[in-house]
Amino acid sequence: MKLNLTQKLILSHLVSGEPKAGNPIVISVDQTLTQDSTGTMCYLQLEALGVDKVVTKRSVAYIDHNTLQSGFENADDHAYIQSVALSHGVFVSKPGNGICHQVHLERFGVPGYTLVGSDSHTPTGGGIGMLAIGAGGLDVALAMAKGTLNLTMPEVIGIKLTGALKPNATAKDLILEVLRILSVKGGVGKIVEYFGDGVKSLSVPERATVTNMGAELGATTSVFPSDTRTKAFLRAQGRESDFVSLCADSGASYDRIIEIDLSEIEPLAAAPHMPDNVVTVSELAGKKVDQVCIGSCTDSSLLTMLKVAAVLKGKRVNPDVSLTISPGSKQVLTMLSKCGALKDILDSGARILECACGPCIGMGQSPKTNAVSLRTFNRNFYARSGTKSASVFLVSPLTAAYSAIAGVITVPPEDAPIDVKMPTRFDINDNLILNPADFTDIAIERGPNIKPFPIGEKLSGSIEKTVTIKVGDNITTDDIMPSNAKLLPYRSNIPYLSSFCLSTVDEHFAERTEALGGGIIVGGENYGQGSSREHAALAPLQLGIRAAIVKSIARIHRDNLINSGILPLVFDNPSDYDGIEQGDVLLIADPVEAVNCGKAKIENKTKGRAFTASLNVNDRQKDILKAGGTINYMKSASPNVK
Ligand code: MIC
Ligand code: SF4
Repeated sequence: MKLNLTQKLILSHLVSGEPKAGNPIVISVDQTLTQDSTGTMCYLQLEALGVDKVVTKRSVAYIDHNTLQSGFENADDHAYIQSVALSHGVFVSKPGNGICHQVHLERFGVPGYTLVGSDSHTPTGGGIGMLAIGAGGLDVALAMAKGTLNLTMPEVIGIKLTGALKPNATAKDLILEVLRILSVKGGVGKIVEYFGDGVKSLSVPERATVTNMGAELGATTSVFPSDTRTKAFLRAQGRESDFVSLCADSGASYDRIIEIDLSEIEPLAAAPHMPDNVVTVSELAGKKVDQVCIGSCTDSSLLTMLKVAAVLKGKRVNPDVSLTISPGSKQVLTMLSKCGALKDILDSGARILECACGPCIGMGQSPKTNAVSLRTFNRNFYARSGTKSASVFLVSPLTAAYSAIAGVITVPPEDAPIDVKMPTRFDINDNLILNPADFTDIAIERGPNIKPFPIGEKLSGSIEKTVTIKVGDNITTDDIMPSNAKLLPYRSNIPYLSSFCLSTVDEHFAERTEALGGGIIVGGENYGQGSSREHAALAPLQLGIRAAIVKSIARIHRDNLINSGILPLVFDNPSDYDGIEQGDVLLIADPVEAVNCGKAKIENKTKGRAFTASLNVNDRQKDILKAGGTINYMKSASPNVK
């Protein structure tokens, strides 16, 4: 049988289950990654599971999201992560070393390996031929503890690439084109696999830009073959021995094939406030720009930065524009400084920020009121920048750099004189990476900001709760649990965070839900898209939310709700959504029975009518929901779990 690359990667890691789309499967996990904003919760849960040492081939804890240290909370979290990780056999990448996905690609990613990360952009590893999947912190803790991941076998979309990008288009424009075709929910339940002649025209960092932002499709992951360009990248990283050649069998089939001729791709932009709100840059040309931010895990490689430096060289950033540049890693910054490109960047008037997530997660650089901000990032969700009135456009680094000079949105010239080559040797200095083998007798440090997290209760009796909020389509986890410079320091303090739950939609939601002793959330399509933060499930749990009844739901958020013991129900008839109002009281008379048969009969006591909603859960997930979440489930499965 001819196999596509996804099937090969899954079959080589299959522990149990039949890998047919929609089936529950278990795969073995070679590597894991965590970052600080999800890491604290993940390691608290690893500790709660009673695990002494991780069983993976390599697990790495990155500190890259909140490096501001505006108060002791942040420093406490870092100290906790470093000590708990090292004591459990996990490598630590210290603040300043770079963004998790960029550093992992450079220093740890191995073609053909599986990687599970507590960050939705973990699929970046697909750029080097990994099966790299984002998950909630608890699922990553389980992957570290047991070396496995439970998954629903996705369908595989094949994207056949031909030709090569024009000089003024980049990998960012390619993934924006894919988002234009598929939308932010087009990838749910799917893996996106790239193949065809055009693949060889893209370097590993370019492929990684595409797989990274494949998260915005809602896809389980995206993957590229591992070929001579992968080998060259690994050789330049001093890791040629990690190379294996991987690709689909010729004639392999896919559930759907999309063909893209790279040479036809124009510079594109995602207009506010959704990554799939794609327009051509020429449609926006001439619009005044206030801020330009270049960086983030999707576009901060050396290649990206060299292109930006080449555009900025000898030019001056427009006086009305604030241009910030965050190189993706210490390696990138070091190499920019060695080759003189950093001087070109600085001479132009750009501001260099730390090698970290920074403005991408609202850690500083919130634009001014009503600003137009161009960002090379992957998400432009409403309010994510920290300024609700700002219009954030996602663009390529070339569009960003040319626009920063002009002060207005500018289409990069077709003959952009940019000829940037991958280095044959990267500068390798891993002194900000701590190897657990070098540390013994580590005391785990827990500062006062680290508070116990809520745990659900065994399902019993009935659920009769008020709909304390009704939201529309595409509600993101940035809406459910906002993240910014004020809130990120509290990622290990769920009680505090919960008072900001859904505050971008309704500032009084938390207060109202708590006053009513809990509630039910009603939502539209693609509820919970975006980040992997399990805080978007733990905060509602803290407030007493028992169920989310929605038209459709994003994969990671759904898993996080199940892990927390909150019922993720999907309307059988989407029009029932219209018949519910905030304040209605809903009754699920027998939730245990609902879980057992995967369908809930729900009575709207206020409106005097009834409807049904489905759970679409497998047997393991049923047991988890009945136990009141994964921690309870694990404890009942192995009572010596602490
Ligand atoms: C994001 O890009 O939204 C984040 C911050 O990296 C999140 C993780 C988090 O919320 O901590 C993600 O993508 O999973
Ligand atoms: Fe960090 Fe932004 Fe990437 Fe999330 S998307 S990991 S916040 S750089």
